[in-house]
Amino acid sequence: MTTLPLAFSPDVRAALDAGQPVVALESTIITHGMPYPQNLETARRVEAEVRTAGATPATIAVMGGRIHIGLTAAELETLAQAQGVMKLSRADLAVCLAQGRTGATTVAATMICAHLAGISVFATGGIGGVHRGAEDSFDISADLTELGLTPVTVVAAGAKAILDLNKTLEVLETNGVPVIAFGQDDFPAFWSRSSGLKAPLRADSAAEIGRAHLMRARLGLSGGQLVANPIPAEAEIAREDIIPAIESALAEAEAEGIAAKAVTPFLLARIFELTDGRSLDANIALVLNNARLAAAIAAEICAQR
Ligand code: PSU
Repeated sequence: MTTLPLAFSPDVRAALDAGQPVVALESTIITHGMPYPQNLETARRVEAEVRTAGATPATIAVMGGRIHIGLTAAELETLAQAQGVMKLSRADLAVCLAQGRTGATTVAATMICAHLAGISVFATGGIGGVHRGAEDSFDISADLTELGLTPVTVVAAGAKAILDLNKTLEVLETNGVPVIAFGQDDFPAFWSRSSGLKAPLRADSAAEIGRAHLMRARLGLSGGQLVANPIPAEAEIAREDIIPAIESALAEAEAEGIAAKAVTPFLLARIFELTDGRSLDANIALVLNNARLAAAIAAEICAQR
């Protein structure tokens, strides 16, 4: 028995005990990243995608003083419609647990919880990063620090294109995070396959990424890997089409004084409106694509261990 405040769903517990592949999934994308009911539908589809690809999904959230590793259908439904859910990063995870509140885990908090649960691979949409104008606001996502600390391989479609991607790559490098573009040289930009920036590293198979994950552990290196998986070509929004929506949303955020944790949810919601929902369709497609790759990497890690 563990003294950690972890509540495993029966299927996740069984998969971990049997040494079978498990993929962690975050919950901030559900509560703060997408509108209801598409958030619930997407969460269910992502879980199904992980299962089809041969792994067990473990959606992570904080409820009733415990970190849930794998949610029941009813818990997922409640979370997708809940109001006032905390957006948890490393800084607020323990307070949320201590106060018995409901919290959705960001990339940073999901990495911490996945690692505590013994899960090596995690799929999301896009990580947080260095916000534009960070030289004045100092707004840099704690996701970048966490990637340098916690040994979980995170599969994302790059960093969200609302960010300063150049500075985001710089901070990741400073934090010692391998940024591995999957199947191409360019660093993807969430809704688009390319950011126009070259990724520092490239891999063409899940097996190589799994080997690198295990190699880091053998070398005693702390921190995770960021796998930057481009959105499928048929679902991407061309950079020139998405950039005007990003620029307008950023200008509105500035005019309205949106700051800190509210920035990313505000920008995603505005870009959804400005693109007549196209950004959400792309977001869903890229998350499903990341779930498939994460399942393949998790299977490789299990097979090679
Ligand atoms: N991926 C998505 N949508 C999201 C997120 C990821 O497709 O909303 C969330 C993740 O939880 C990530 C967070 O950690 O956005 C980044 O928030 P911030 O920029 O405040 O660190």
